[in-house]
Amino acid sequence: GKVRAPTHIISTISDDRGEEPCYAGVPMSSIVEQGYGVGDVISLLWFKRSLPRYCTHFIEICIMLCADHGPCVSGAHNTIVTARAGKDLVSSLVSGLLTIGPRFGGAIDDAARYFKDAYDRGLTPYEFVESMKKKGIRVPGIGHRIKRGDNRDKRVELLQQFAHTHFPSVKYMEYAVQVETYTLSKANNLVLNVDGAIGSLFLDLLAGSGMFSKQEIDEIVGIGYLNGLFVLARSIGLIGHTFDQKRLKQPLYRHPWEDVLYTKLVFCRG
Ligand code: Q5B
Repeated sequence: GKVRAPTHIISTISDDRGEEPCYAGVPMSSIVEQGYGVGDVISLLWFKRSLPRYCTHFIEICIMLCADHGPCVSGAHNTIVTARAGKDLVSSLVSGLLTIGPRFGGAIDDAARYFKDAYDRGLTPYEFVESMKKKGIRVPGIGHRIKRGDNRDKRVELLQQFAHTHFPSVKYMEYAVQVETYTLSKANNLVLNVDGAIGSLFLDLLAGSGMFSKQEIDEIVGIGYLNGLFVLARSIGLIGHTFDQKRLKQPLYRHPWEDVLYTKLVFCRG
């Protein structure tokens, strides 16, 4: 019989061989004619299934809320400096994207991992936070540079309101809020931030939608899909910042001397 030559690539999310491209088996004409949105496309290409409308709407809200947070955050700052150095769109974009990580925007996956582990093991917020402290790990999804207990992040409130109305269960989010109540009793800057809100609510989406097995949820959290939401969303803003600087014909950026503490290192002979 015929022997199939071994392939060099396996792909399971899309197919471009027919008359029209398919995303997870759904042809492009259905996507367009049935009025699918970006949330549906993310569902198909990332999760390989059509999710209920409240889930895709939630994904779209995450994208809209995280698209930008002004020119002063790490990502936008890098993009602005790069654009002003005369670099092209892709260079300016990736220079901003490269700042996304455990401190800035890239704490969603770890927030989901740690909140899930702590909740599933039945740890009280006190036990969870103090065990993290003992290990010298900051609680992902907690803390913000400008948001405070008395100046909450509106984005977090909007996500929570949506979930309370549409999600069948918000047990992980409620746990994250209990953790926040405890961390706020320690310091006023230790609010549940947008990464923590998305991380905990996505756990609720995965667990409550009935669309994922326990094994699939563990895989999604283990691989770390969720920072992808911030990366995707913030790309919209970073592209905007690039265009803004070019439109404004901004010159090469140079940081002012007055804003640098120049100091000499002193070596002591022992
Ligand atoms: N402390 C976010 O820190 C920040 C603690 C903590 C226990 C914590 C910090 C942190 C976890 C990572 C995280 C996502 C670096 C943030 C985002 C998107 C954004 C950004 C924007 C947007 C802020 C002061 C004292 C110290 C610390 C303690 C702080 N965080 N303890 N668990 N999580 N969080 N990142 O203000 O005793 O004095 O040594 O790493 O979730 O990125 O808008 O800006 O849309 O663009 O620099 O919203 O919280 O505070 O480092 O001076 O710490 O609090 O140990 O205690 P700060 P620090 P001590 S959302």
